[in-house]
Amino acid sequence: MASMMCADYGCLANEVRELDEGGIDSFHIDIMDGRYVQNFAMSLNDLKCIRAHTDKPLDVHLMVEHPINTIDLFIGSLKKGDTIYIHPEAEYHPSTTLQKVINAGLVPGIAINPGTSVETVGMMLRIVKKVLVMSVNPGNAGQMFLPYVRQKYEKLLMYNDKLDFDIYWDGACGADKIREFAPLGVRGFVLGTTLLFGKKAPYRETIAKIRKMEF
Ligand code: S6P
Ligand code: MG
Repeated sequence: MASMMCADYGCLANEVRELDEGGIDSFHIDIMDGRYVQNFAMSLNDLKCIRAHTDKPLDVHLMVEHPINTIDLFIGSLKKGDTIYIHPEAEYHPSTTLQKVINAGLVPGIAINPGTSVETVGMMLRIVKKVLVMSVNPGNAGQMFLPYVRQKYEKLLMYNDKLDFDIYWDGACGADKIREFAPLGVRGFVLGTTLLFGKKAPYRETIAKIRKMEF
């Protein structure tokens, strides 16, 4: 998945086209509200622009307080097969919000912060189809990997056998992490400044190398 907050906003449509033709699986869109995290990243209109320029799935990561208040705007701009992740601690009744996502025919997900334990979100693991494990604190691209998150991946991978969700990686994803965690069962990786964006190589080349693990 390409982390679109790391793309060139001056030519977003071209970026989408290049990534799409370069073989990316899906587009990760970070939405922030300046309250749940101290930053703003992409907006609803950026999301609509990306949706208009690709048929590949979108992966919407809501880092906002009380997503129930605005989730209909996002649901209305997405299509079946797209994913919405919420942060459970940002919502009083996260399962109500997730139910809205399910009722709309979208894929429900939760994002787990580095400081949040698997136990805290235990019940929601029975509702969601995707779990986005954050290996950096939410809010910014280009941060350092937090090594203590490693145990959380290991724990979730154990639950994973019994329950119906897939595990995804978000934050500071380098080739070493894909090489180690893909064989263990992590299904997808959000690619930002660490591996995909701001490099000299064209996206097609980097994506091909990642697929062949030629790093
Ligand atoms: C962080 C956000 C992430 C970043 C991604 C960037 O709040 O949820 O999706 O955009 O981690 O990747 P990198 O390689 O720059 O850390
Ligand atoms: Mg994200």
